[in-house]
Amino acid sequence: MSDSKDKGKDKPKKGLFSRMFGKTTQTSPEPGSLSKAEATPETQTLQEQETLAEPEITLRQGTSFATDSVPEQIPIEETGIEEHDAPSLESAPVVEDGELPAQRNWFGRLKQGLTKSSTRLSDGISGIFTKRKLDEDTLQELEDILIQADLGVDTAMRITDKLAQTRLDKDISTLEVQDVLASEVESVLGPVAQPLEIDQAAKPFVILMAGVNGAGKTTTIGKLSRKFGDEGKKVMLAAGDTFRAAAVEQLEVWGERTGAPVVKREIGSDAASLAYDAMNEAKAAGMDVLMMDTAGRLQNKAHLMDELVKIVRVMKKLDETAPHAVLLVLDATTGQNALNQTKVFGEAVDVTGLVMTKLDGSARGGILVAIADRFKLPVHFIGVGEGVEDLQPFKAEEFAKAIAQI
Ligand SMILES: Nc1nc2c(ncn2[C@@H]2O[C@H](COP(=O)(O)OP(=O)(O)OP(=O)(O)O)[C@@H](O)[C@H]2O)c(=O)[nH]1
Ligand SMILES: [Mg+2]
Repeated sequence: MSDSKDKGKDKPKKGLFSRMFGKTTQTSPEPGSLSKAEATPETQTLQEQETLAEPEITLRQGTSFATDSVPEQIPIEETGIEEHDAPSLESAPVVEDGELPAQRNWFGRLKQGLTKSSTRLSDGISGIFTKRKLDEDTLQELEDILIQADLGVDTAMRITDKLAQTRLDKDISTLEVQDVLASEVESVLGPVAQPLEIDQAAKPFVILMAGVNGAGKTTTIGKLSRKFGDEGKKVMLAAGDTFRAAAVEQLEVWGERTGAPVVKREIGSDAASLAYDAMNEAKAAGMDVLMMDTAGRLQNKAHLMDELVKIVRVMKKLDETAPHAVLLVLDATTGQNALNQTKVFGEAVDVTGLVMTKLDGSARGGILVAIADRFKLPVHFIGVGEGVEDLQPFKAEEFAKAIAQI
């Protein structure tokens, strides 16, 4: 790897990265460390951006994509966290059971789900490499496509460097490029693809679900409730989104569907005290797992984070090892915002792992690679649909092959 990176340093870069940053390589930060770069308004021209270090990039018909930089101060609109005047009581959709036949194979579904992301990539790649040798220009074009696919600058550089090292000035097929893409993506995702281990000694094993409005927290709880139930675990749910009646109803539907009791309180009650009660109830009832839903929309970002911090603090009063998992649910369709959300939530609470949803509806599935590369947080599950079978443990090789269409 280091050889290829060194080689990449030497070659003249005319591509997007060098045009944007005027340098040819970037070292990966330590896990959890963050760039101090400021965000660049989307309205800036490419020329204006060239003068700034590590801006957030927007180009080509307004396509915005991830740099590996996460700004220190993230404007609320770039996190996807919505501001609300008052807690809303409107009806949220109660998810219908879109369960697919169990015999339908997961890899097929994953591939199908990732079609939008992978087609965009493979069309771009075949557009460059049909009947062409691998030269500096094609490498630059490839780098642009990979960055536009949200894979992150570092990963894009590693892929082009690897190709430059072995295949420069040779004929190269689209498939060969896809192979290198898959293997580099897998090498980024491999270390973070970690199953969610439920410690049986913790009774209950408490999972706190966090994420912005609409990310898929409640649905993911429902899907996990089915999964844990199928494994013979006793599961209880806590309706911690205490601001919306519809949110409580939505969780109750999942509770009924999966046979899990739901702890709820009156609308407007304190989510942290509900957490306290739910932990006691789960313990008394001998539950193996307690999953707590939380609000994704509060008056503002500070309220949202304060509430999570308070829930964690109260849980620790009963069990200092709780919550045993804090899962941040990210919606793949939000692209760059998902990167920002990982930073913002990670600063408020100890996020222990990620779940990425809606990979089926997104052309921006590559963002998972950029997030993995930057934050090194475990990715436990991915969702490629609304059905209960559409959440599966995250497997790096499957994802890499699906996104590279091989
Ligand atoms: N296509 C698709 N839809 C999903 C997936 N996961 C969740 N959804 C849908 O996304 C919508 C929002 O999901 P919720 O679970 O209500 O999101 P939430 O994070 O609880 O939202 P708030 O309660 O508003 O904070 C629902 O219509 C879900 O069915 C997925 O993997 N793929
Ligand atoms: Mg919800």
